[in-house]
Amino acid sequence: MEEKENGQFTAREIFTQADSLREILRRAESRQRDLASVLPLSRYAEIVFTGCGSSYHISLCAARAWQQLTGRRTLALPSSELLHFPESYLGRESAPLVFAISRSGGTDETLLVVERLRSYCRTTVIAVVAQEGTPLGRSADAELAFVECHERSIVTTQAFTGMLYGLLLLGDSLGGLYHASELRRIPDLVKSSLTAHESLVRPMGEANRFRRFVFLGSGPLYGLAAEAALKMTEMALTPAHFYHTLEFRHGPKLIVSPETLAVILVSRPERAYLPLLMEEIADLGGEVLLIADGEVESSGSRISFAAEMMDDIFLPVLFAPVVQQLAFWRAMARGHDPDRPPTLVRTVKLSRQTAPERSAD
Ligand code: F1P
Repeated sequence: MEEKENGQFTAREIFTQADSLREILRRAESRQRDLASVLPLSRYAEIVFTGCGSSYHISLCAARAWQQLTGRRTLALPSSELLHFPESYLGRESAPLVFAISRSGGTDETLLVVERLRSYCRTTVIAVVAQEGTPLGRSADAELAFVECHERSIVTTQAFTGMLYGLLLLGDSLGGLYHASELRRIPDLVKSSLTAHESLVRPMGEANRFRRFVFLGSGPLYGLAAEAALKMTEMALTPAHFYHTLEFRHGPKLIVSPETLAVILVSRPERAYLPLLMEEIADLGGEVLLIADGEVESSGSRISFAAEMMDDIFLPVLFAPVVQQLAFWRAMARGHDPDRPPTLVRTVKLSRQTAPERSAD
């Protein structure tokens, strides 16, 4: 058996991810050429993004961005939801373009939903994976294999950032390349963030005083709030919650105590509400960490990127490494191995019976 330290793969995957982003940027044009058989986008009235876990969270972020970049109607759903309730989301006459996202390309529900949609409506599938030769890749009409962000650890980190970045580059390219210069800056911004923010993020992750984490984000940042909570749960086995930022005020804030760290992923339209929200969290004894593009007024902890007012739809890629770092240091401080969380090692294979063929199909 290979001898390894706790978190050795995850650390490498988090802290060197700027390199894989750079490579994804370099290969963006050639990737689009591989999709020639399923384009142009004008063939599709709607675009669906689907996946499980982190891949579903990529879907949430990508769908918000593609709606804006391409002007197409977009939907983001967990694979299981679309598998069992397709009629709640798509008409039988629809002909959607479906991005089926899975780092491993082998997750049960994502394979099953592709099969189900093919019998349900006229579906074109693009597999988005982080390795070659996967069952999902084989079942799709086209494939985006982001091998640059392939991972060895069980918990998804750089593959979240990388696959999402690849989808944003593609969306911008198909939408007319209006954001090319903003997108090109991302790898360098991530690289400097990973070192510049370590001295703040590491002690916050390691701090014994926090027992509960809350991640708040809206619009394109909601998917990242969900992903951040998943990282905290999977890697550090610590209770974590996520909400649309201002929804937190309407009941959920009552979970705040002096043992709570609330991480607010700041979007532009909600900046004006930050002082009120932060005051409410402070009144309950909680601490706040703000993650924002540009300066924000706050007496508490904050991480500011100098991305010069980058569009909100690109911020999840910029902020993702920070929340990954936070969960990583929390896991290490608590003696967990982020490469191999005990609860995730066993997988249960779903059988086809979970996706019954319906007589009306
Ligand atoms: C799906 C997934 C991961 C998550 C966890 C369990 O994997 O939910 O996103 O981090 O490890 O599996 P995949 O379909 O993206 O390979």
